[in-house]
Amino acid sequence: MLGHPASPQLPHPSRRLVLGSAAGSALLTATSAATSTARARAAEPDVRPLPGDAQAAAAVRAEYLHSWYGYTGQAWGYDELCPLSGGHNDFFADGHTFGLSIVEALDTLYLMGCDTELANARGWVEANLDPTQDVDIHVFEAVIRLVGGLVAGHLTTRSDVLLARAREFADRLLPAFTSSPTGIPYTHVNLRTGQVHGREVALAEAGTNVMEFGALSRLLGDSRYYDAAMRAYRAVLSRRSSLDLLGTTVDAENGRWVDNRSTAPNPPVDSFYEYLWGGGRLLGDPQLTSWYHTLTRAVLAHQTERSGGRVWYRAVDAATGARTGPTHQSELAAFYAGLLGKGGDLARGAAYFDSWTAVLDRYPVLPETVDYTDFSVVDQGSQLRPEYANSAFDLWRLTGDARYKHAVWRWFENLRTHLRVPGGYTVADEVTTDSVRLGDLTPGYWFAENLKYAWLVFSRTPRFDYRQGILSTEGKVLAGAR
Ligand code: DMJ
Repeated sequence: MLGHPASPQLPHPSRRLVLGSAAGSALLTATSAATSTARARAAEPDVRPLPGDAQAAAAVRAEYLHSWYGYTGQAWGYDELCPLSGGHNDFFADGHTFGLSIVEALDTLYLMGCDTELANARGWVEANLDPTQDVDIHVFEAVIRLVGGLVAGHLTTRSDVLLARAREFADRLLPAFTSSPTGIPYTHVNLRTGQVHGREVALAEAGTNVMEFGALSRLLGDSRYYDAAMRAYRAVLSRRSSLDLLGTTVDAENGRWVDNRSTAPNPPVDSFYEYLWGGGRLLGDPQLTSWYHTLTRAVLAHQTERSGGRVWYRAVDAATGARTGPTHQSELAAFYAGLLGKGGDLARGAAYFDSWTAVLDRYPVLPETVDYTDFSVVDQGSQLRPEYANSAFDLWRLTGDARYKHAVWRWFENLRTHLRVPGGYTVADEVTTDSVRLGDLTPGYWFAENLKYAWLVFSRTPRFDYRQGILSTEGKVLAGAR
């Protein structure tokens, strides 16, 4: 365990950028438009100017390559790097590697114009990635990371081998869907034998597949993948309450709710809603879009909670709408700001983004879980997460509002100050208001998501279609690579 030395860069409130609080407002500067709440927290707001876009983009790309070379130097071919110890981590199962970080990085390397690194990554995947391993694999993670990564890799490199690998993984994952009596996928499947297990399924696991499977069906002219995803969706949607709320965990074999609380937009339901919207956009499927609006209306009506002038989402009983459980919010829910914006509710998206910005005003990096009534830390770690930047990117793309650029830059600088190590970037084991204690892992999604969002905001790369581009929950470019 490494301690975190007192650094002159530590985010004493007086050194922070003050970010917006009003939806759709123009760029807030420290001297002109900071809210009174923000002023109270940030006695002397940071007035450092932002770098120009080109300079910011170059800094983001340099940090991506810093972590990429950390991975390639110490853990090449393994799933994930442990950058402090120089070790590695098997993400899916001990003793099995899928070169996860490489698959995760493919389309990011393309977007960043890292063509030599991309050629090496593609070469490793084409030569080494083995979808036939005798191992029980987590279906949700395999779909969003491996199938999604390979599809995005194919779309950015035109490699037919990558597409063939995506198909092979999907074929080996399909028994989780097709052997389920309800169509809701089992949580695990053995890639070699097709044996399934795990009947208690969280909503994200049930419904975060239509974008990858739909894209694959389209590319291959084979509807089996899309059909499986839609059957799972129908099974869940048909069990919604009279309030149009869904529970959190469902039994794949009998379709009964195991946990009847609606905990959206927190995990483990988060991306279920994201894929109704994203699937509708990507596949032009009005049914998915309509489900998104129906369910979102219900979440907003029954789960919105105001605390300290900010908006949060409480857990409720799906049948009655009665509040249940503690006043906690997971950092992973921060993605919901962007989703609300994409779904057409920019005001609510901006307000929820501001709620998370207020948490970031308090901590060097966002803790995993906070109590939204007082911002105290509930889960003290910080897993190098991308959700806040994901929403900043989405909202910037929708509005062009420069305050989201400021938000991404402040977030990026905080990561660079607190989570950068000689071997790359790492998670934190503990976050307090003025310190960070480092952990030892570079999660695979780091190479897919975090700095991709920052890069897209600052680079204006011609390799991405900013109007039509569509990213998955894992940040994979499933449409719009140019
Ligand atoms: C990513 O794997 C995906 O974004 C997923 O949907 C949930 N969040 C993690 C990273 O935090």
